[in-house]
Amino acid sequence: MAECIFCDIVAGNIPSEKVYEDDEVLAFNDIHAQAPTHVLVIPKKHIASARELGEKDAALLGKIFAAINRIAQEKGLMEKGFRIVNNCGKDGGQTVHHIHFHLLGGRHLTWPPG
Ligand code: DGP
Repeated sequence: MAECIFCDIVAGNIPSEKVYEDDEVLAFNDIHAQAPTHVLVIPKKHIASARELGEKDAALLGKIFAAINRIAQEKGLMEKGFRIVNNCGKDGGQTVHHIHFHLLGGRHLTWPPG
């Protein structure tokens, strides 16, 4: 596999501000935060984008969304709400090709995105 910065973060080769970790999922603060809470939640195994997801990934996606809710709870976002974003491919604005879910919260987020 070609170089992947998120695989390097999983391996500990690039430092990150971890907010959650289990055997399959890692969450860390986005380096370019767009909101008071801006966490990236990723599978530890390399999956390039949402285009590669299927029924085989149901359990992993369940763990990812359980982690998102746990972090949202810890950050105090449950009452006012938050946003989960997945950018997929070039037109979707994906810049890091290791699937990740942005968890954004702590301010009112407008819609639609740019
Ligand atoms: P996307 O555009 O959806 O592919 O978002 C990629 C995000 O990853 C972007 O918000 C910035 C973040 N990011 C890129 N490189 C690093 C890094 O080395 N560390 C951290 N913590 N975040 C990064």
